[in-house]
Amino acid sequence: MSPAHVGAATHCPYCALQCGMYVTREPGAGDGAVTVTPRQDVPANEGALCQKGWTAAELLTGGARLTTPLARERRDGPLVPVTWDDALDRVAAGVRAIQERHGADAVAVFGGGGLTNEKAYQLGKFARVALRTSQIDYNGRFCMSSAAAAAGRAFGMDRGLPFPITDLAGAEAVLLAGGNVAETMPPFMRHLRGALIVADPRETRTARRAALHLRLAPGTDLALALGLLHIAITEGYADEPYIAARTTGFEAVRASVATWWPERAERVTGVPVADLREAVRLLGTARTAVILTGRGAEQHAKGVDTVTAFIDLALALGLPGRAGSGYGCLTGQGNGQGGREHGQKADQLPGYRRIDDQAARAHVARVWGVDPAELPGPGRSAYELLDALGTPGGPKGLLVFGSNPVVSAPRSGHVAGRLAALDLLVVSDLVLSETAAMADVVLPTTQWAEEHGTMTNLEGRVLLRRQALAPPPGVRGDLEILADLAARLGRPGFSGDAGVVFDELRRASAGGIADYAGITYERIAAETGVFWPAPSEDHPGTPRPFLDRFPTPDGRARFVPVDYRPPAEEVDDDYPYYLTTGRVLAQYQSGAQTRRIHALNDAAPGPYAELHPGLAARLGVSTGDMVRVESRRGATEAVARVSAAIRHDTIFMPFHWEGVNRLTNPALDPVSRMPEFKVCAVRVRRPDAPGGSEGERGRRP
Ligand SMILES: Nc1nc2c(c(=O)[nH]1)N[C@H]1C(S)=C(S)[C@@H](COP(=O)(O)OP(=O)(O)OC[C@H]3O[C@@H](n4cnc5c(=O)[nH]c(N)nc54)[C@H](O)[C@@H]3O)O[C@H]1N2
Ligand SMILES: Nc1nc2c(c(=O)[nH]1)N[C@H]1C(S)=C(S)[C@@H](COP(=O)(O)OP(=O)(O)OC[C@H]3O[C@@H](n4cnc5c(=O)[nH]c(N)nc54)[C@H](O)[C@@H]3O)O[C@H]1N2
Ligand code: SF4
Ligand SMILES: [Mo]
Repeated sequence: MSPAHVGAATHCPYCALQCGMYVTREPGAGDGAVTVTPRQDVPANEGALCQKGWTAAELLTGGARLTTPLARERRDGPLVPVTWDDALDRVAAGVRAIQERHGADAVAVFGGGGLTNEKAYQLGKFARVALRTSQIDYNGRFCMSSAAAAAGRAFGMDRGLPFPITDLAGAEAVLLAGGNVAETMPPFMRHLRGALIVADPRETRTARRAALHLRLAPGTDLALALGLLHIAITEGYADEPYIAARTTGFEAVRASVATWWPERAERVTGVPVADLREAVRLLGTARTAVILTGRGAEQHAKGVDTVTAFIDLALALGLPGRAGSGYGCLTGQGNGQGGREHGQKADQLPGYRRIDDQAARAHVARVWGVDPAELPGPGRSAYELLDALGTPGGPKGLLVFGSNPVVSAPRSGHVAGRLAALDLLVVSDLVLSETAAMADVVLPTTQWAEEHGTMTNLEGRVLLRRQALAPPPGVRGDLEILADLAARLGRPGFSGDAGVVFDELRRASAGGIADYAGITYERIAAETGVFWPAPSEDHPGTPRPFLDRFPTPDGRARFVPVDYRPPAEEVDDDYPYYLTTGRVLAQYQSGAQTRRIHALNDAAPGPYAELHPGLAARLGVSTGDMVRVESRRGATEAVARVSAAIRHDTIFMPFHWEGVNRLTNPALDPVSRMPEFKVCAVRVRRPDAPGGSEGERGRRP
């Protein structure tokens, strides 16, 4: 901590950049005076913060947060304040009643990538040991799962950036496929110094900073990557010595892209051949280059194959495992990396172990003091879990920690219906989110600056979240909540203390892919973070895990041949436009936190639909008019924003407000079970225009 600051050195509550900040309560000042100032010692932000970081303290002291448990007497009655004992007794009794009638799997858990490592770990253990349910998954399934699956398959390890973020500054060329970091993690931009190539259907703030913008049609990144790979190989940019020494499977990939002529890639993606060639030239002639994917390329029913194709391209160019070069994905949530390592995923045990691996089960069961045979097997993925709620074979009770699926899940109207069909919905949150507002029991919990714990940022660097303030009376930490509930369910052995839980996590992760055994709070504080794997306290941590070998059985990275397929839902005469979705700078995710912060709400006050001037003219709308957007799953209204920055056939809507996801398509990737958030077919009209009008049925673009 710098001597100029008396506050605790901690990290931002929001995204995976985990910018370092001091949080200070002014001495002698009232409750309202909490200030945030940036830390200079954290490489990810080097003293910079975005508007969300600067304003983060407002939710600590404002009236928007929950400070007492709430419950309702009847399903259709109002939520009223209750005591903690009453609230926790209701949850325990509800869980027991459901499980006695319907079995252990009738109670499910939904977690979040914003939870600390300690919470994510404890939540996974709580599900398997206290509830004995297989039914647990989390919102990271909607976020990182495609990139994680592809990286695991190719490299034997999924660590978002397998190098420190500061290495990016040395990359002479960077291809960013489907990321808008100028809005989603603004301080990230300072690390991009080389020629930037951005693939995005929109001319975003990031694309405006690029040397080359590939304005592809939504859902066609796989064709883009195959076309780039074809050019790289035919024009002599493949790094044959690297391919021979460090990879397997290249010949099959070479054969599979033979028919992806540049003209074919142009036809599918809409990106001119000259731009495809220029992109390959920039990447292929640079001494150091990095390929990055964001949600734009990943959140598709073919997200895993798309990321695989970008990894194949990176391998062909000889990038992964070379200093200053590589492939990485932009992890999104504050603990999006750590949150996918320690067991809140349906098929996973701590340390990035598989729940169907007998040795992993034996190891973790020993740490948990249970019989391995007691541990359930894999459960349903996030959307499949939400879709099954309240159905005959599905869960009847759900506990949500750290997600707001009523806003953020695909086909959210349907998901809200499934939540309403539950016998018991319990939500732990800081605010009365749209999901919490539907709950039978709401548990008010502590937030970032009020608690200790660890967060693993997009680099795989384990950081310390330090407590700066005492939580308001009436609020309890998630760890304590889980420990109290476990005790009520007859399962002691859960601690409410983050340090105790972290030590257990270290033991549970020991020997796994994400090995935290050698990481301690003291070390993190002394070293400004430790990169996993760090198997022992004298191990230096692993900033660049792929330098010498890949963590696959033979030490080589694997090329995997993949082929193109179109979006799950194509445009047609009835739904003639593509809808894509994403983020704006001033709002975070479902908006549960940021919509309650004044400056952010002023900056981004409500949902909008960005559409091309040609489309706007056909509909007869201008910026500021309302439009109604409809898909086969639902409809919503938003303010029109007419802009030549978007393709003529595409509409963009940020998903931070309830309604947008009523439209999106829950078609799932066969491997990652990622929903197709980034492309579906819609029609659009003025709300006052009759349905089926010319505007709605506008010709196919
Ligand atoms: N302000 C803000 N910052 C955030 C968040 C937030 O909610 N708000 N959330 C955090 C989280 S959890 C995440 S996951 C990250 C996400 O970070 P990003 O991936 O940067 O965010 P998105 O806006 O979802 O998508 C990026 C871009 O993909 C483009 N896109 C849409 N469809 C396609 C397509 O088919 N192909 C390609 N190539 N591009 C497409 C969109 O136009 C958009 O500009 O941001 C993190 N940071
Ligand atoms: N259409 C569309 N939909 C999308 C996406 C998209 O690009 N387009 N992106 C997807 C992605 S990448 C993501 S990550 C998801 C995110 O969507 P959500 O999972 O809904 O994420 P948040 O809005 O961050 O929800 C976190 C909730 O937990 C609360 N919370 C914060 N910290 C804690 C804590 O420590 N404990 C507890 N108990 N609660 C806490 C917050 O107040 C908030 O209500 O949305 C997905 N949905
Ligand atoms: S970029 Fe992310 S971590 Fe940094 S201040 Fe903004 S929201 Fe917080
Ligand atoms: Mo995300």
